[in-house]
Amino acid sequence: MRTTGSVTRVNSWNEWDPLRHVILGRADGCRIPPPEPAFRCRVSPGTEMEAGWGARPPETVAMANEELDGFARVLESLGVRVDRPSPLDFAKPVVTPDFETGSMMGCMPPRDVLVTVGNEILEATMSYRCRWFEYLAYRPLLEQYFREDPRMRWEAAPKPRLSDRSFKVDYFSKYATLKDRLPRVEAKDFLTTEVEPLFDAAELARMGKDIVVQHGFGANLAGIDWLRRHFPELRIHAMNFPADPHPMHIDCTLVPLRPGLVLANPARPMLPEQRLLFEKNGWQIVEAARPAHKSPPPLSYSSVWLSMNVLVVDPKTVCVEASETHQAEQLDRLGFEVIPVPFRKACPFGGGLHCATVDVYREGALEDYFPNQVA
Ligand code: ABU
Repeated sequence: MRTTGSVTRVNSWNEWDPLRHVILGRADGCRIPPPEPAFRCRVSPGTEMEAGWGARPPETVAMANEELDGFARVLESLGVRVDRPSPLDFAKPVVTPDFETGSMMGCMPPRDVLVTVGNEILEATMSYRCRWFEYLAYRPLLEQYFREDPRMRWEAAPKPRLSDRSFKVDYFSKYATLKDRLPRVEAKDFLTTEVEPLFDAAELARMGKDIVVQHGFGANLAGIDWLRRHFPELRIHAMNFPADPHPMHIDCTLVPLRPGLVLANPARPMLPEQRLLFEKNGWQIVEAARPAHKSPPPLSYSSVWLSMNVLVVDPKTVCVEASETHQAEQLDRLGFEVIPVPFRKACPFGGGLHCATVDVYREGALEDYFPNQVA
């Protein structure tokens, strides 16, 4: 396989072109964040996650790092350059003029913080207070890329204030049960207000000229509008998935695999009007296989649908978590060479194989995969 060698180039337009360079997270110093509005959607009341914020048990950090290092070796064996962030002292409180919270979270998963669109790496606003300074763990790499690639665009979305005005602070107590929550989600009444643009980078699914952004707990309409104005040459589609009571990060819900093929979460179906974009352009929408596990691993704030959080290495090759055999078999049937990667112990730190990475360089140029737009 061809690699970019030591030459740094930033370029990635979609989720499937041949991958040559990624950033992969680290578990060092990662913490369970203190309670705060955005994090409330990720923890169930009364669980150890809600009660026990603070340092993660050191043995879990070591096991997660072992799996992350193993994933790095797999990617390197496929000709992908792997860079790692520089952990900060995540035990430090986060204090701004607008809020204070007891600690940071970590530098896993990077997919939430950075998104590459063409030759641009964009730092997202983020929607968690504990993640306000997380971009600093990636700054040494971004500074290096900026020095080494004269074409790189380095952008940062406006830092949000994340004061109590940015959230409906009583949202989770008011809509604690599924019965109360689902009608709110269906009505697109989410946790955040619209006083300022908010988006996590993991809400974007990139497909060349078209980017789908999940409107939910991790991106508000002002954030999606900001992205539209920031990328005027691209088409930004807001999508919501009304059956998901915790809509946060699109990469366990809608996962583009290659031109013409997208994996969809059967428990979070797309609305008919949203399917149209794919159907009018001859795309196949395949329901993801059922997850192998009935529950997430301990101290995890993701769902069992990390099963579909796969990393496409090129249109014929995909990395899948090693225990997710149903998902692996389905991708095999769809014509992929499936590379199993043990990652179950790293998952609690913020997600699966897609979450744990950020593309820096994929071969390929900007293309229009959806010439038939929906009015
Ligand atoms: N960061 C992806 C998590 C999404 C989910 O838990 O379904």
